[in-house]
Amino acid sequence: MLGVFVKAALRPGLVKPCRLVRSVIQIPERTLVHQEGLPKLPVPPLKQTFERYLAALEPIVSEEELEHTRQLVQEFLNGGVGERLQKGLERRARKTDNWLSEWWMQSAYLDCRMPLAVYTSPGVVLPRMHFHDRQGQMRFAAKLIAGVLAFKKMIDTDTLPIEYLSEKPLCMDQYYQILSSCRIPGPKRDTVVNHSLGKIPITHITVVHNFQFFVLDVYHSDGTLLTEDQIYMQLEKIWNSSLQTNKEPIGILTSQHRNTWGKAYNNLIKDKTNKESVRAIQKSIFTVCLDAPMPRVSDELYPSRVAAQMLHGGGARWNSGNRWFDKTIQFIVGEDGTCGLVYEHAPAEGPPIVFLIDFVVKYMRRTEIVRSPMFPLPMPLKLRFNITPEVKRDIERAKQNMNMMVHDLDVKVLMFSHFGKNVPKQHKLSPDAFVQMALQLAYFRMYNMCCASCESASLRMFKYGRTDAIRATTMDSFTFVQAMQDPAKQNAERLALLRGAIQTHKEHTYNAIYGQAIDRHLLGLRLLSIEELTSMPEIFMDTSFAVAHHYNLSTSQVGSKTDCVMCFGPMVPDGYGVCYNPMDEHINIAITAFNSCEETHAAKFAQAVEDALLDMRALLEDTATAKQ
Ligand code: COA
Ligand code: HC5
Repeated sequence: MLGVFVKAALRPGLVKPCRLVRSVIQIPERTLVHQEGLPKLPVPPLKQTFERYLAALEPIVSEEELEHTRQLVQEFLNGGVGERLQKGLERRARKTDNWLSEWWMQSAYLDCRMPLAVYTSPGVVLPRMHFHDRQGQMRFAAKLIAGVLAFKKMIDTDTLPIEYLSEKPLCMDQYYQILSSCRIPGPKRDTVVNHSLGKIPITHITVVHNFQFFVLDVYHSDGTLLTEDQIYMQLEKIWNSSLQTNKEPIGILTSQHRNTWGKAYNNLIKDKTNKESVRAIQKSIFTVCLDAPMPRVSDELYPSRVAAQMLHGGGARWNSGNRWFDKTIQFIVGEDGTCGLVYEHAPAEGPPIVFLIDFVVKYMRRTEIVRSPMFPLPMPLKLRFNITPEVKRDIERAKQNMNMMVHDLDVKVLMFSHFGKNVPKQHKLSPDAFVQMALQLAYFRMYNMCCASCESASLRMFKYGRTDAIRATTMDSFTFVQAMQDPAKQNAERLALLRGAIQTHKEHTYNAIYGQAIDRHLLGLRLLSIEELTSMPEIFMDTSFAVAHHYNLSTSQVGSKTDCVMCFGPMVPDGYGVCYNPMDEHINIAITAFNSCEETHAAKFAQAVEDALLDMRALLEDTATAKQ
């Protein structure tokens, strides 16, 4: 019922200017009309948020801590501070298109100083393709580029289908933020520049091979697109002029801690040639990384290895320098049929990226061959970098840090093949809530306790909406997982508890997508306290608040038509990142953790998730209990 689906495209229209949250870009008319009709993100009622907050704390903090927080909540609500802040938020909501979006962009992304690789940029792995050599890699990359440009045409001609969630139209702004955009590091805060739909149309992509970047013009001077054959020929030229494998991996600089990269960036672009090269990458429509072969692994390990390749590139020796992590979308194509992408998260959520992928995969299935006129095309421009001793020193540091990150990331992709959405649906249960309860059970079985867990929920029903969190750990989920571990409990009771916990999760999902979850409201109140009060209210400084925001389970469902694996790193040093893509008859689940944490182990957690899903199905199919 809540699944994202798409309505048929409407007519193309004129172009009108529109002021957007992050940059001034032009949104075409039909989409503009659609955007203007979207509701504004509400500010939830204050009392409701704090009641829900206390309920969310119950399974994860001690009774003592909870009692202390109850008192703080009373003071906050009755002492006038809460009311004052709430009024402030409501005022902000009246004055802006979205009271949250700018704050969210800054606090979740631009102010965040951790490296983009592993810590914020998600990866997508496409099914392994049937090519095994360089020619296949190049043919495939050419087709993929043509597919993405066909998608871009839908954006440019205003024919992008409007998406729907729960029968409500969604904000389409994110589609206008993902092409021709790039993050730029700052010493304290980053920015995102968006060159799409600006005055000068961008006509090139960047291609990187053996750490060397090239500008590939994908439009002819008359505005028509290069054909797939022509793109292929250009890729061949790029390949042949980047055969040296001893080049400095300049792109690895973008994998650094943001302050470090911010300083190194200013140093790098002091040189005019370097500045022009960096600008060309930033402006490009997207980047294609033609990766060097990675070490071969067994078929079983292959999905986990590729997920890691998407998240970090495998280290300085392999493909980590074959990236520009600041670039919003980088498609990655290896020689062995490996294909996927990594994307910089600030401009968009996973679903628009995955919608693009589904489109491109469908496009690539077309077999028709377009014959290209055989006139010579200019050689793609190689981007030059002057490597001063300072830049060289920064690259060496970045290599070391990247290698540490690579060693620290523990990735396990679970291709759960026993069932998919079909089983919970047959039992009239939400598949998403079913998977979430399996994660709860797996965690409880491993640690004999539950933890703060969040699942991303889309706020795109609202103008410029991004996400809120569904707090998956509830008293109902806690009671269910305890019952599963209690030998004295009967299956009938366990099943009833599972159904109850799923129902609660479903209600929380509904609340979240309609703008009534608690996390972003709490964030807004806290940020306004910083702006308007002389001291931070205690409610945002107690142990409970810290525990509630220490997400040991950071999870997200991103569904696709293509059989993709989506992945991202954990949010906390002792946590898991879990991204799952439930298909009809199987589920792709990517689990990440950090090796530096003794307590976490991605493969063990994956095994626990598999066992939990199977045990829960057994519970549903235990006919003796199901009939009761
Ligand atoms: N009985 C039978 N079928 C049911 C059911 C029930 N009780 N409850 C749900 N279903 C069906 C739905 O109709 C839907 O059918 P479909 O496969 O034909 O579309 C399917 O099961 C999936 O529904 P459900 O599992 O409940 O989840 P959802 O698709 O509504 O997704 C969220 C839930 C939270 C993931 C979604 O609301 C959301 O916000 N998605 C975006 C998340 C996001 O942005 N993530 C990335 C952040 S970068
Ligand atoms: C290609 C799939 C990308 C999914 C990324 C995702 O879910 O990001 C979350 C965004 C949000 O605002 O909830 C953040 N998270 C990775 C920490 C879950």
